[in-house]
This record gives sequence, structure tokens and C-alpha cells, in this order.
Amino acid sequence: RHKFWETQPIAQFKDLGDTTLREGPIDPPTPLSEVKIDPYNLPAPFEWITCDMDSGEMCSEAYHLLSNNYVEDDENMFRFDYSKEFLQWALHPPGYFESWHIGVRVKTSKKLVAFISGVPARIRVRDNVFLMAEINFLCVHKKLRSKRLAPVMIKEVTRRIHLENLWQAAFTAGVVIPTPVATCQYWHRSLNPKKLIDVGFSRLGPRMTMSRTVKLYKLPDSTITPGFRNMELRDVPAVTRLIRDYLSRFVVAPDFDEDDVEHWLLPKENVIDSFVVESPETHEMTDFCSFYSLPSTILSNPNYKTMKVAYSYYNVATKTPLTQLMNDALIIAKKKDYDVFNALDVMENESFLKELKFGPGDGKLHYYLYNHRLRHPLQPSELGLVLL
Ligand code: MYA
Ligand code: JJ1
Repeated sequence: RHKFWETQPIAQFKDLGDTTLREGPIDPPTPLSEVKIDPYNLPAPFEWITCDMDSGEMCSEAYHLLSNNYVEDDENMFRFDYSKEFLQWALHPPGYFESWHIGVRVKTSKKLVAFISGVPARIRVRDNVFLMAEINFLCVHKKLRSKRLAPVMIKEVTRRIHLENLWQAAFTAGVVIPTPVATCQYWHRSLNPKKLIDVGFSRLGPRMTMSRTVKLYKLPDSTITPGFRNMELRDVPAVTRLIRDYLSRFVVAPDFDEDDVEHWLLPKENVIDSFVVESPETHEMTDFCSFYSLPSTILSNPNYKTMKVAYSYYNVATKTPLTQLMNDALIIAKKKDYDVFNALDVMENESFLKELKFGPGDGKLHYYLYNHRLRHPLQPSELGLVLL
């Protein structure tokens, strides 16, 4: 059934519920001297490259490959359109390895036809923190699909990760392979319902008119929570404390330090927005929320080419009710001209989705760990991890 995945150190479907299997790493690390030194063989027309994503030219090539060939919805109406700035941010966290940003070119034409990337992250699973790779942006050009290139790319990124002495990885995918750690549901909150309906992203509800729909999704012009403002560099220590304390309650979550928070959570225009609530009286930092920007190309619509989409990232509410905090995030997203605000049912998101008029989408997102076994699949609410 899964000719490739059956050969990999991942929990197999047949292991589910087998209580004799212990939680934790599946294969032990091998001595570095035993890690294959040579890259895996590609079919003859292709060659490996390491991508310097600081180079504007390389980044543009990766951007164009992805914007034309990356993830689409099940009816091929929309395609993720990660911006160049986003890719540079996503691939350059503290301690990143350029060797984990891997391209495949056609030898003769030098055209980039496939990509896969990893970045290092400390991920806590229950009481133990593991140095892992987060794998993302696996993409094979549409014309080269179903030729078993993906397994070679996955083996090659694994080899390069092993060479840095890392032995676990985390990733998400829209497809089911053995064996999801958790399966999450996408939820969508319309901000610009007329456009969403025009492009086929959503539909007019039963017994609804356009004007009633527009009214239903109206938001105030400005945020409600006193002390709500953009996060700044000086907030990094306080935000790190807030977020570390909060994430400690989930089964799987990143172990962020101040450098990670500065990289992953400081606002970056058109990439990530983040906000704090600083008590106007005590100047105490009590709440935090954030969303990242991932537009989608609208495939074949005469009127619109792109949809601005905000994705809920990390949110922590200790004083402000989480629902009110997220409503403020919606207000800002609307002001910044986003068309829709997406969220998964991870962490405590269930608690605000319905009240804030999010509706379930037709997409699911499966979370996976490589070379790490959990005894049981997790509930989405036990996940404290959001991958880009
Ligand atoms: S998820 C986003 C993935 N990208 C897309 O969906 C973009 C559009 N699609 C494509 O570009 C292609 O369809 C891709 C597959 C490249 C996805 N994750 O070459 P093939 C397995 C894992 O003939 P193609 C993301 O980026 C499939 O089950 N495996 O197929 C995270 C089959 O194996 P098996 C996948 O369609 C990526 C084999 O590949 C996925 O031409 C995490 C078929 O290969 C998928 N999304 O190409 C990667 N899709 O026969 C794993 C298909 O066994 C990282 N397959 O069923 C693992 C950790 C590595 C590091 C470890 C360090 C220690
Ligand atoms: O965006 C998604 N679905 C949309 C569009 C559906 C178009 C037809 N297939 C959707 N819209 C309904 C919105 C509606 C708004 C008012 C309230 C009710 C809901 O459902 C879906 C997620 O739902 N997205 C995808 O399918 C994209 C792929 C998801 C897998 C991602 C893999 C990630 C890669 C890992 O790095």
C-alpha cells in the first residue's frame, strides 16, 4: 500500500493500540560515520542543488516553482502562494542549515523542478525536548508527478539532517500516510464574504441574501481590548515567558527561547503580524496573538487573481478572554484587507471558532512525527504546534 513509507521509521497503522511498543524514538541514532556520504541517485536528467535562499535569484526560482506547483484544494480552485519574503523568513530561523534547502534541477536547462526543505526546531513531546527538523515545501513540478521523485527527495533531506546529528522530524500534510499523530480541521472566518462567494471559496447560506451575509460578517473598525498594540523588539522577553508558560500544557509543542520568539513572532510586514496586550495600569504583558500571511492564487476567475488569507499562529490569553483577543485579531486582519482568516482546531481554538463565526472547511491537516512513536493519536487540542 505504501511502498515507500513502509520502509521508514514511522509508527505503522498496524502498531496502533499495541501497548507493548514504547513511546519515543523508534530507531536509535547511528554513528555519524555510518551516515551515507554521497547524495542519493536521481534519475539521469536531474541534479541536486543546495539553495541559497538569501540570493534573490534562487529565492525567485523557488518562489515560481511553488507558486505554480504547490498545494491546491481538492477541486483545484486555489493554490498556496507563499511570498518570497515569507520563504526567506520560514527557511532562516536561528541555527538553520543551508544544506537542508534542497532543489532539483534539469541538468541541461538548469530549470528548477523540485524542492524540499527542513529547518531545525526544539520540539517537546510530553516531558522530553528533542532537536528535530521541521520539513516543509516538498514540491515536484506538475509534469514530473508520480515518478517516485518524492521518496528520493525525502531520503536526501533525511540524509542531510542525519549529517547534522538530528534524528527526528515533524511535518504536516493534507494526505494520509502512516500514521498521523493528530488530524486537524481547517476553519474559515469570512472577512470579505462577497469576494469569497464570487470566487467560489464559500457559498451563500440557505435563506441568506448577499446583504444579510455582508452584515453577518461585519466587524468594528478598531480593536476593543485596552492596551492591545503591535508586538515590538522590547517585548521579546515578556512574550517568551508568556508563550513558554502557555505551551507547557500541550503534549507536543515547540520549546521557544528568546531568539526563536524574536525570529518567529516579531511582526514582519506581509509575513507575520503579532500583538500584545499590555495592561494600561500595571504595564504587565497579559496576552498575545499572531497570524501569518499566506495568500492563495485563485485559479481561473476572470475578476480576481489572488485571495489574501491570514492564518492563526500562536495565541495566549491570560487576562483578556481568548474570544475577545481573537475578535481583535479579526478586526485587524479585516483592516489590513485580508479576505479570510483561517485557523486549525489546535490548542484552545475550539473555544472561539463558533462564536466568532468561523465555519469548517473541506480540508484537513494531518500532523506527523518521523522516527518518534506515540502510544495513541492525539486530540487536536493536545497539539501546541503550528507549522507554516
Ligand atoms: S506537505 C506538502 C506537500 N506538497 C504538495 O502537496 C504540493 C503538490 N504536490 C506535489 O508537489 C507532489 O504531489 C508531491 C509528491 C511532491 C507531494 N508527504 O514522487 P511520487 C508519498 C509525505 O511518485 P508525487 C510537506 O511539504 C506517497 O505517499 N509523503 O509522488 C511536508 C508515496 O509514498 P508511498 C508524500 O505526487 C512534506 C510517494 O510519496 C506526500 O509525484 C513531508 C509517491 O511519490 C507528502 N505530502 O510527489 C515529507 N505526498 O508509496 C516527509 C506524497 O509509500 C518528511 N507522498 O505511499 C519526512 C521526514 C524527513 C526528515 C527526517 C529527519 C530525521
Ligand atoms: O481552503 C480550503 N477550503 C475552502 C475552499 C474550498 C473550495 C473547494 N474545494 C473551504 N471554503 C469554505 C469556507 C466557508 C466560509 C464560511 C463558513 C463556512 C466555510 O472550505 C481548504 C481547507 O479547508 N484548504 C485546502 O484544501 C488546501 C490544502 C489543505 C492541506 C494543506 C497541506 C499543507 C502542507 C503542509 O505544509
